[in-house]
Amino acid sequence: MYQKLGKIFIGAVAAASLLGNVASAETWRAWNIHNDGHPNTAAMDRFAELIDTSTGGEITLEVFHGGVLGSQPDAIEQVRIGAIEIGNFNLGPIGPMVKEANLVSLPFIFKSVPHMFRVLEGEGGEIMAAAMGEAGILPLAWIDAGARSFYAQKAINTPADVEGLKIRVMNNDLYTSMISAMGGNPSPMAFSEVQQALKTGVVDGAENNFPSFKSVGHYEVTTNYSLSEHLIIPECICVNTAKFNALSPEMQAAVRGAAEEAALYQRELWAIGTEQARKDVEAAGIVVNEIADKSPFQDAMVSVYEDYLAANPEMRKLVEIAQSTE
Ligand code: BDP
Repeated sequence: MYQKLGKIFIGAVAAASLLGNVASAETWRAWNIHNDGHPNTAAMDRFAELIDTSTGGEITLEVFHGGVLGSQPDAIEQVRIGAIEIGNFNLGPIGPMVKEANLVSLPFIFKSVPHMFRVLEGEGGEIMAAAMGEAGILPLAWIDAGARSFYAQKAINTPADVEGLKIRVMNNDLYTSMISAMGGNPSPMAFSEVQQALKTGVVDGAENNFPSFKSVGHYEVTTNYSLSEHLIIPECICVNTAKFNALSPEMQAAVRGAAEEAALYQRELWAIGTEQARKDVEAAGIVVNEIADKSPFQDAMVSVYEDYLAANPEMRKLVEIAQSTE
C-alpha cells in the first residue's frame, strides 16, 4: 500500500516536473569579504533570510564571510563565470572587467553619498547595470560603502603629504594613477594583506571607509585618519547573470526584492556602523583630521581624468551624466 502510494506520488512529481510546474530547490553560494561586526556581514545574513522567505524556500543562500572563497578579484571572476552565484562586491575591482563600472572609481566624481545614489538610480546606473549584466555579473541592488579617506602614521591634509609614501590601493589602474598624481607610490594589494603590510612598513598608508578601517584592524597599526574622502565607491549585491536569467519571472522578482530589502537594511546599518567605527577608532587613539579645503586634492586629479578619458573616450558620456546629476 505505502509502496503503491509512493509510486503514484513519484509519478505525479515527475509529471509535474516535465510540465515545469515544480521548481527544484537550489542552494546558492554567496561571497562576502567582511567578518562579523561589519555592517555588510549582517546585511548578507539578512539577505539569506529574506531570499528564503521570498522564494518560498526554493533558493537557499549559503553566505561565506571573511573572503574565504577567495580574494575579491577572484570572486568577481567566479561570479562572472557562475562558479559562485552571488557576491557583495565593491565596484572598484569590477572596473578592470567592466569599463562602465569604472565611473565610480574616478576620484571626486560624486559630491556626496546621496549624489552617488542619485546617479546610480538614474540613467548612469542603468548603463552601468546593463554593462555589468552583459559581463555576467548583474547588480540586484546597490549598497553604501561611504567615502574612502587616507590613513597613515601622519596626517595627510594635502596631496603633498602623500609625496614619497607607499600607499596600498585596491586593484584598479585608476587608483594607481590617483596615487602617482599625488607623488606617492601606489601598491595594489589584496584587502587581507593590508594590516600586515601596514604593520611591517611594507606600505606607509592605505585608504578606506571607517567601518573597514576598524573591522580589519588597520587602526591598530596607524595613527592618523585624514578625511580626504577622495573616493565614494558604491557596492552591489551581484548575481551571475545566467543563473538569474534561468529563473522564472516570479522567482527573479523574489530574488531581486530580497536583495533590495537587504540593501535598504545595509544602508541603515551602514550609517550607524560608520558613526560607531569612527567613535571606536578615536577612543583607541586615532587622530581624525578634518580637511576644510579639498580642492588641492581635486586639482591633483585633473591629469587623472584627462589621461583616463583620452584613453577611454566612450566614458565621457557617463562622466557627463554623473557631473550633470544634481
Ligand atoms: C572595503 C570594501 C571591500 C574592499 C576593501 C578593500 O567593502 O569590498 O575589498 O574595502 O579596500 O571597504 O579592499
